[in-house]
Amino acid sequence: MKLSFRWYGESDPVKLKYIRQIPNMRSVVTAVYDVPVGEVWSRESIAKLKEDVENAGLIFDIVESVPVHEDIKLGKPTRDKYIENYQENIRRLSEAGVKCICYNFMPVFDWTRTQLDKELEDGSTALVYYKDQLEKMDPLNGELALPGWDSSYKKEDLKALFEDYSKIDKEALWGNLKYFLEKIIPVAEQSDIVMAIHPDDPPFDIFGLPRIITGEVNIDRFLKLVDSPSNGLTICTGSLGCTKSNDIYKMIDKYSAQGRIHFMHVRNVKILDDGSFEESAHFSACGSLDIVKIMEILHKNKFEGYLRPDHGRMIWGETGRPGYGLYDRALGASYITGIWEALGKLK
Ligand code: DNO
Repeated sequence: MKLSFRWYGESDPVKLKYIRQIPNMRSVVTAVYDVPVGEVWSRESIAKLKEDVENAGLIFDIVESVPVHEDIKLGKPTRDKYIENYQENIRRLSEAGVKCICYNFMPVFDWTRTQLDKELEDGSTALVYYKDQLEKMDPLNGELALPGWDSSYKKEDLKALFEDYSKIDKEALWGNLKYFLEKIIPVAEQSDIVMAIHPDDPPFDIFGLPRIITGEVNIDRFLKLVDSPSNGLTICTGSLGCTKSNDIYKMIDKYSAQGRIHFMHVRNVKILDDGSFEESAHFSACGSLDIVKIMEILHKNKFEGYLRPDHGRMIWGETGRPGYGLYDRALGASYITGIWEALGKLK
């Protein structure tokens, strides 16, 4: 496994030099944030990222995310232009040494939580998804924003997007995903890059918008859309594992044995009785997932892809980007490293 850590670029309060101090840290997971979704990333911005990461003694070889423009997901006539831009981004990232690109195909909103600062018993704060809170949320009132969402949408844009999505169903979304993959996977193959789709988070429809990368049956279907090793997965344990209907261990076993997992997001989540969930510390006993079992499966299948500790709580008085502080993610990284070392030695 290649241990990595997400970094949001120069404006990130978490500094690269601190990331470098986490034992066993290898790669920085980052992206170009200075161009609108769908546009081509400048070679200068890519080179600057690479330089910053390498100057800190880390490796720039994985990107999260190259976002997919809504016109591609909606299958609009303008999609071809955005797909060409996407192909160009793959080529440019490859020139800079990138080997893996993470992206998602969620309509309009990326990950969704109902509260970003829920105080847990120990005084730390975490991201939570409470069903009763969700029912009271109106994404169209323009006041709602989460760090995972594209903040450039104005109220009117959102309304138009919701209208566009009301005209397409899940089958159409599948068709649009296939169209996209058929155009980008060959470019990824030629560029020696593996694509790793992120599952929908949470893995069910939100605000009436369709979501399709949700569980085993659909992931099987996804992998067959273009049956190439370059068409692979990011397995996010907390996304797929936040509902009891997914057998996260079975999926990790199956897809890592198939060589289709290129990137692992490892975090724990506590599933509540009504289907709500709270993010928790990485340690297995803090949530509903058995992190040792997850690492054991990856170890058994000789996982060599990228892995990063995912969302951390806010602890020790840290403030910053919800889910993406330094301290708890660094604890998560060390916990994961410890498990991995033990698995290697105790066999
Ligand atoms: C949440 C992240 C996601 C992920 C995208 C990938 O914290 O895991 O926002 O980066 O879905 O495109």
